[in-house]
Amino acid sequence: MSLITIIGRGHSATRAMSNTLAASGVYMGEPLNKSWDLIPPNDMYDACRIFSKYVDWTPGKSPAPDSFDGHSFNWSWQRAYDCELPEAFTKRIKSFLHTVLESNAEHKGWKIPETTLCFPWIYRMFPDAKYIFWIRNPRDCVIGGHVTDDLCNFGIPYDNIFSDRAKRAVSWLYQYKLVQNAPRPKNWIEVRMEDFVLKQEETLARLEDFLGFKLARIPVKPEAVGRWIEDEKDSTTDPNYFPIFEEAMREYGYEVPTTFKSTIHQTSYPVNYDVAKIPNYILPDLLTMNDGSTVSTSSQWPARRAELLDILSTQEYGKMPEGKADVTAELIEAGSAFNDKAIREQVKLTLSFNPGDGIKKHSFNLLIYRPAAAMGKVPTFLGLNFHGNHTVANDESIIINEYLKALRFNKFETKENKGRGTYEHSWCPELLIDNGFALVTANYEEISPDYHNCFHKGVHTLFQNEDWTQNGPDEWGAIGAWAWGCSKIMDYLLTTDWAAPDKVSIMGHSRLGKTALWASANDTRFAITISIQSGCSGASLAKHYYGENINVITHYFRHWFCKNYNQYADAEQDMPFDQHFLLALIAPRPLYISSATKDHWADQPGEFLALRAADKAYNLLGKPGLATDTMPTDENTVGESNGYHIKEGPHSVTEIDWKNYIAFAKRPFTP
Ligand code: GTR
Repeated sequence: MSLITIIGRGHSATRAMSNTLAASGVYMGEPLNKSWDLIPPNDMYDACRIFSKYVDWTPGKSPAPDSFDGHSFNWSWQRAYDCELPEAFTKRIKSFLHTVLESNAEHKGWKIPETTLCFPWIYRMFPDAKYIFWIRNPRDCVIGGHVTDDLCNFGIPYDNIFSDRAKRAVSWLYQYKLVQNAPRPKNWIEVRMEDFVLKQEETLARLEDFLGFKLARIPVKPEAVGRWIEDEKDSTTDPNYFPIFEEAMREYGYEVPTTFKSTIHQTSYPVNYDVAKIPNYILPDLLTMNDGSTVSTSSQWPARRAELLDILSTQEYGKMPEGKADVTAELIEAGSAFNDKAIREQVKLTLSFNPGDGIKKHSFNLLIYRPAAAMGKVPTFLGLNFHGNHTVANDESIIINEYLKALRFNKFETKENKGRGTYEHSWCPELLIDNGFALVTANYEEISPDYHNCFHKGVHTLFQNEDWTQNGPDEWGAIGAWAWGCSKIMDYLLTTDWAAPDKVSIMGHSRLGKTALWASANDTRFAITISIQSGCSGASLAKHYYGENINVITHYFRHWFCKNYNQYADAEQDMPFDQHFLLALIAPRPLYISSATKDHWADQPGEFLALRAADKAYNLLGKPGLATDTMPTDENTVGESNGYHIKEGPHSVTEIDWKNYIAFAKRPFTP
């Protein structure tokens, strides 16, 4: 009696082997689909996701000889080798395989390509099984789609990558490395699909020798070999060769090309930059309740506000956690800065929550500059930074975070201090101090890392016990996590003796501008909200179809949102909401949106129009809002109780922007 399985990436034509086994009298379980896969696959998929929790991935730079340079292929499976097999895993595999395991057939087996994703544990469960490792030229593998193309679906972390084929290439590489790295089963044979097709007799003889019984000869299709050749000639298709294949291709005896189509940055996702092609659109009305009734007084607003919040929570960013986490603060360092004009404090915030099986904790670090000469409590700008606290000011005392250094070491290069102060021009801390404001910042990736399947690190871990993938359609994504982190910082600020509780402005750039808006939509303690070039899924209208769109953003940055958001890709005009809902949630509090002339990706007019559309809510609540239809053409602020400017230049934050934010923040704070 023997148990046989086939290991090999999806779209490798493993069906040829499965078909051969079935035709040779091997019981392959039931039911089978037309690829001779044992189905339903769900238990196997879940088992793969459990395995993935034991996969570590270090973001950062892997030496890659092409445009993958800067992406990381540093996976480690050590924890999966060292641990006990989780019962949840074995249970699912047994359930998936129950027809096979219960069968008395002399020879039995199964095939489903996902077996490869948890192969080291399959081997531990079935050490005596016979493993057929099926290989196909990766250039042919990436031409067609497969459910394992996006490793993210199986909980495996990797960098954001633009094109579908590049995703497939990474998935191929992951599975190659996983197999290479794992202990070799004692019964193991490697078979190239091309040999099976072109040298069937010779290959079957090897297999018969390995399996110990006669195999059937199924019809084979020679045209299935080398499909990439025609594809390579087609100028409309993306590349099928990626230099990250080189090592494996040499090892498996495939020819490594010297010339090939290049660039993974080519994207097949369309982006519109033609104003004439923006469709006529109708924005869902802010003041019409879901049941069709009209909101006409401010007392009716809370009910409508709750509906707006619910739509964005369930359809776009995911729901915020319901439990309240405790916040404790530890002063790590304090000193003076900017010629004694400021007090610097570095505070470690620890968030604790008990999801039911014990307290979970997560910590991150705040950098604070506050005016030394202040009499009484001061107004504060709170904003998350992209590159680490030490990049916010050229101040030797700022502690470089080790976790972050490991997470994004490519940003730090070799020198310990590299990066210190490199974003001071974007933060202007001294300008803030001179104007009587405090600056509070934290690195966003200390709150929750920014890559697919990042939820096993960061604040998600406080609430999700076992399951660190986003399963539910409305589970919060990374923007939700960063926004929630801002609220926890606010909790802390309210405990200090220096931050004026009613004068905390939240600001953010780009994805962190989206974050600032979502944070303020949820947490009305933020007095002023400033969004800088936040663009798609931030301040700009999705229906104003220009620049980045939902299809693109949900491909590159799916982990920012809840799963439901994916359904609006290429369906902007059917959406029952738009980003003016987000802005309206901030009403009646002052809101400032700013754009940059060269930042078409963020759709500047779309940002202006969304702010204007939010006026309906502001007006209802007695505020004029933006109160103009004329989009300005320079950096001068327009607007009444809200503000807007467009500065000359690219996607960036500079002193010109800050001067406007400071002036805007001073307005409501000065009696
Ligand atoms: C871009 C993304 C934008 C914006 C930006 C950023 O690549 O497409 O939505 O958020 O990143 O955060 O820098």
